[in-house]
Amino acid sequence: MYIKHVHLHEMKMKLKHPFATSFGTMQEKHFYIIEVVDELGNTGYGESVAFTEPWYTEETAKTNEYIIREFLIDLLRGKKISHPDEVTDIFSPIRRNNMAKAAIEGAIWDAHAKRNHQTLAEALGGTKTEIDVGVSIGIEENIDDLLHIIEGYVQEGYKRIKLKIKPGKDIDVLRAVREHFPNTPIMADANSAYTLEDIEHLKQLDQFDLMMIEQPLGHDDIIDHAQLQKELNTPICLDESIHSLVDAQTAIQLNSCKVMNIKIGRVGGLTEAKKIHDLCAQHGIDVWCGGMLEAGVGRAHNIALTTLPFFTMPGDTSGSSRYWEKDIIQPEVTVDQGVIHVPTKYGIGYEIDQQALQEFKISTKSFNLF
Ligand code: OSB
Ligand code: MG
Repeated sequence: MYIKHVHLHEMKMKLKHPFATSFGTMQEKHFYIIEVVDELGNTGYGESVAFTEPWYTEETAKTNEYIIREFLIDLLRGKKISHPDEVTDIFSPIRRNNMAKAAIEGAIWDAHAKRNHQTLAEALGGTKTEIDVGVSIGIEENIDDLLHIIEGYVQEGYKRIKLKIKPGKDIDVLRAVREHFPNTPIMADANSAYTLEDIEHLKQLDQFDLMMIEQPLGHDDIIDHAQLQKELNTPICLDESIHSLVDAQTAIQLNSCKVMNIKIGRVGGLTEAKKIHDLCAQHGIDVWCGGMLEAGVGRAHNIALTTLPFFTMPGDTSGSSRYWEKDIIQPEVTVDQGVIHVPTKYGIGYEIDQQALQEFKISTKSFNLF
């Protein structure tokens, strides 16, 4: 396969509800839909997942666009791609910028699957026909509001509830939630809001029977988490500090976590995500697929990845309606009793809703590679 055209669609979509983490509150998503066309006319779609501000990792929507436009597209010129696994190597002269790489690599995976008359899940080696999903809930000012929100998602059948926490919005919140929902699988995500100084404080989490605590310490730390895991019964799950297979190897070797959250964007694409999945399977580290408040294209990629067998825990890929009044794919992603039925059409398995794309699109830049 040769990539002939790349189109970058700049998008802005408003979230239904503001989403608050330990860093701040998000109201809208600014991102790019990457459309690639191969020499036979097959089209593939990818989505850049970085946020407007660089608080989660160093990337932003604008750095994603800049790196794709100025560097990654040029690297594809004249390159024969026999398999999308080769794209990681093609992009290797560019350091990091993993979400930029993943956005275009994902589009190439989609085009490759369509070209071979396969679903993206099949192309990746996935086997599940349905996947279990949970929901991630932002920090709420008011505990009664939070309990009400949780109640709604429990009624909908989501397989687990993830709560964002931060210092001052942790122990009391979790105590109230556990009292109201004694049997619901619950986990907490701190987005690196604590340090090792908080070790005694964090030990209080053990009383709530949490599935795991996600990224309690530094966004770039793997060492302190190993020390914390020794002191905690609650399994630690790493998110922000895993950017590659090598990071995953380091974390496993140091016993820094018992669970890993794999995000396609954070690790630079589906190929690297698959490698981390395989490594975790070998070492008995449970994995699940994280989310970046994606629109439909990114959501479809997450669903396909999650069909790999060792995604043993429910992920954060909730239904489209949990985020958006209207999504950009047809049909939208729906969740039925905590389960998403994996689509059976070729590629990402959903059509782009062209009308919705136009509605939320700010501009398009097009590049001809030959
Ligand atoms: O840490 O997983 C995270 C949202 C924004 C930034 C970081 C995270 C999250 C989520 C929500 O937890 C995941 C989703 O529902 O897409
Ligand atoms: Mg997280």
